[in-house]
Amino acid sequence: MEDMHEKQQAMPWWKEAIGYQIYPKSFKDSNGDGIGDLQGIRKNLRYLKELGIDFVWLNPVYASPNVDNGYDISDYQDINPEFGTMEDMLKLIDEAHDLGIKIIMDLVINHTSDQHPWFKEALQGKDNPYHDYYIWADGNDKPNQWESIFGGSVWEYVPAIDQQYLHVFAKEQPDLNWENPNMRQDIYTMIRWWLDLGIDGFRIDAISHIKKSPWHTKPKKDWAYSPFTNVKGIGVYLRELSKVFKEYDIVTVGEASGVTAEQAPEWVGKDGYFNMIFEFEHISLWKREKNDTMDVVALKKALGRWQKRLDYGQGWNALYMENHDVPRSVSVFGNDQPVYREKAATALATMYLLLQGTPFIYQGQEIGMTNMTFRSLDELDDVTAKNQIEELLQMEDNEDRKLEILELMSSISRDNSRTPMQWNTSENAGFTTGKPWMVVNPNYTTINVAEQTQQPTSILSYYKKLIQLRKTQNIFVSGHYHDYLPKHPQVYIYERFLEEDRMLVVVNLTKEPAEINLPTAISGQSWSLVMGNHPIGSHAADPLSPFKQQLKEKQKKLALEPYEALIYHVN
Ligand code: TEU
Ligand code: CA
Repeated sequence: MEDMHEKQQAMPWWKEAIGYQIYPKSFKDSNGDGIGDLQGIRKNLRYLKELGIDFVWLNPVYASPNVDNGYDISDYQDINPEFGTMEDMLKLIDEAHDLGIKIIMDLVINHTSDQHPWFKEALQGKDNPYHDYYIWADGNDKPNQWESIFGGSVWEYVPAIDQQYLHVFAKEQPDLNWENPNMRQDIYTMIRWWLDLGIDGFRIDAISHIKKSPWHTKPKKDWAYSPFTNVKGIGVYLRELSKVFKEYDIVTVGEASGVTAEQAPEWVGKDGYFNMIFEFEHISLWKREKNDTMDVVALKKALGRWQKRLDYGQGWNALYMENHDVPRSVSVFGNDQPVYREKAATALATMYLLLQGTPFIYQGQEIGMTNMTFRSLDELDDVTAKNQIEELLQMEDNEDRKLEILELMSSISRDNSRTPMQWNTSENAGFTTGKPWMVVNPNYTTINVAEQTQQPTSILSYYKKLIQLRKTQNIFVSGHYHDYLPKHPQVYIYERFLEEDRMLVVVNLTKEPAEINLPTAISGQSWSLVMGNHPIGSHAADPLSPFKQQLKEKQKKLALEPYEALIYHVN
C-alpha cells in the first residue's frame, strides 16, 4: 500500500497527459471580425476533449501591438482586445477545467514590446528606474556585430538618449535585463498573479536567450546566435525562476534552443529548471526544398539521443513535430501529395506520439493540414517572412524574383502553420464568417475536421485511436526506450519496454516500399499487431497481408508499404 502510494505520487499528471497547442488568432473566430478569439476556443473545447487532450498551450493572448503576433507584450496582465477580455479568459479556464482540460499560457520574459510601459519609462534616460530593466550600450557605435534572430543587428540606436538597446528578436522586442533584480521580482509577481488566477502552467518562450555574453564575444563559426544562446551562467537565473514555479503544482515547458541532449538533465532532470523543454535538434532537420527527401538516419539519431539521455528517470521531455514557428510536418517531414498525405501524417504521428515524453499536437496537425502555396507576397504576414522578403528583394526586384521568393516562402515560412484552422467545407473553412486575417488554405474542401470526424479511416480518427492507445497502455508513459537498425535509411524501429512487457513501433518514413531484417532481439519472440495505419487513405481498400498480423518467432524480414506504420505487442 505504502509502495503504491509512493508510486502514484511519483507520477505527475503531465507525464500521462497529451497537450494541444492553440494559435488563438487562427483557431476559431466567434464574432466575424476575421480573427480567432477566446470565445472561439471555448466553443471548441469539446472537440479537444473528444480528441483526448488533457491540456492546452495557448500562444500569447496578452495585450500587444502584434508586431510578432503577441510575442511583443505591452501589458502582461491584460488580454488583447482582439481575442476578448479578461472575463473571457477566466471563463475559458473554468470551462476547460470543468471538462478536465488544463490551460497553460505562453510566458514571454526574454523581452517585452517597445510599447510596454517599462520600456517607455526606460527611454526617458539613465536616471529612470526602469532604464536598467533593458540592456544598453552608450553612443552609436555598435559594441559588436551580433546578428538578431529576426535579421539585422541586435542593436537599435535611440538618438534622444544617445544609447542603443539590445534586441535578440525584432527591434520592437527589446530584451529584458535579467541582471536587474527589481526587473526579475516584477516578473515573478506577474507570474504568481497568473498562477493565482488558476492557470496550470507555462510554456516559457525563448528562455535560453535570457543571458548574454560579454559584448566582445564573437559568434561561433557555424552559429550566429551563440553569444546569447544558452550562455554559461544562465542557470543562476533559471534556478531562481524555477523556485517561483515550484510554489505551485503546475507544468512548465521551456523553449530551449541551443540546449544539447548532454545538458538536458540539468534543465529537465529531477531538480531541473523545467518539467520539460522543447529541444530544437530534431525539428531543425526538416527538408527545406520541396522535393528533397528527409534524412531519416539523422532524424532517428536526434530523437534517439534525447530519448536515451533522459531515460531511466534522468529527465523528461516534450514531444512535438509541429508548432507555429515551423512549416507543417506532413509537408516537410512527410509528403503532402494527395496519394501519400494521409499515410505520411499517420506515420509521423505513430513515430513521435509513442516515444517517452509528453506529446504536443499543434492545431490542424491532427487532420494533416499542409503547407500553403502562397499566391502573392501580400499573403504573408509573419515579421520574419517580411524581413526576409525585403532583404531578398533588395538584391533584385522583378517578377521572376517574386515568384522565386513566393515558392521559397511556401516551403519555409512560419506562415505555413498559421493559416486558419480548417473546420469544415463552408466558406473560409468554417473559421470565420468575415474576412479572415490570413489566407485560408484552399485545400480545406478536402482537408477539414467535419469530414474527418465522420470517417473512421481519417487522420483525425487515427490520432484519436493512437492517443487512446497511449493512454491505456502505461508502457508508453513509463516504459524505457531502445531503437534498432539506426543506419536503416527508411525505417524507424524502436521498442518501449517495462519489465517483461514490450511494444514495438515500426515506421517507414519514406514514399518507397521498405524491407527490414529483424534483429534477433525481436525475432526471438512472436508479436501481435496492436494497430497500424494500413487502412488509412489511399490504400484503404487493400486488405492487410496476413503475415503482418503477427511477427512470428524466427521471422527474418518485414516488408513495409510507403509510409506504413505498425505497432506490435510481444506475445
Ligand atoms: O521563438 C523563439 C525562437 O525561434 C528562438 O528561440 C530560436 O532560438 C531560434 O530559432 C534560434 O535559431 C519564440 C516564439 O515561438 C516565436 O513565435 C517568437 O517569434 C519568438 O520566440 C520571439 O518571442
Ligand atoms: Ca474574432
